Amino acid sequence: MSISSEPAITLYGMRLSGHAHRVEAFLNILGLPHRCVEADAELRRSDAFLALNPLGQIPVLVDGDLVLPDSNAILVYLAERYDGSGLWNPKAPEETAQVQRWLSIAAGDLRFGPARTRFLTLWGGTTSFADAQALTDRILHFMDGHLATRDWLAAGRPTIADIACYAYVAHAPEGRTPLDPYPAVRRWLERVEAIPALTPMPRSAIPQPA
Ligand SMILES: N[C@@H](CCC(=O)N[C@@H](CS)C(=O)NCC(=O)O)C(=O)O
Repeated sequence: MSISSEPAITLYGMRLSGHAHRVEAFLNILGLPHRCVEADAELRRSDAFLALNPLGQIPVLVDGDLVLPDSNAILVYLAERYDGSGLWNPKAPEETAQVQRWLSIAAGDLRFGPARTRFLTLWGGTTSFADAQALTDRILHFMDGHLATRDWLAAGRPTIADIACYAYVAHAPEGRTPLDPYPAVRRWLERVEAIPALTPMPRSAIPQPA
């Protein structure tokens, strides 16, 4: 038997990344001890990091011998491996499909909508703000209608779909998209933030444009 104070799980992430936040939030919800490594641009370009993820992206989870990049894949892994209740990644076919749908929305519409308007606003870049804004408006409008008649995105209780979609919606205002026109989305954000052990992603200290 080995005795070690080091947690078995390491998360390579960045504190202002919504992709990393969703993983850290879920680790905390499941009560899994872990250490976080802030993977800045220099570390992400290093040979050691590229051996973990040849795409050079965070988050990457290391759990013993397992090295797993990709935020949504990590959520699925953590749920399947550690969630004894089975509720966070439900098995009923309709609910499984709904969770997958929202994980796809997190990786598509939210990644190229509000995550991108936020990135362009805070850090700059050459891709089209107007295109990202159009995607943001479309997905938030859709989410507001969807959440007008239900409390959670994919099932009658929170699932990894809610965790995956949370941060970039909550931080849409950092990308110049106010959430005032989306009351059902705001109520959902409050419900997500009330999940025990979930800590919101910090606001950026980068000055916002007027
Ligand atoms: N599909 C990936 C996307 C992750 C992602 O875009 N990570 C960003 C930070 S939020 C990154 O590492 N960007 C650096 C790069 O793409 O070179 C996931 O869901 O984990």
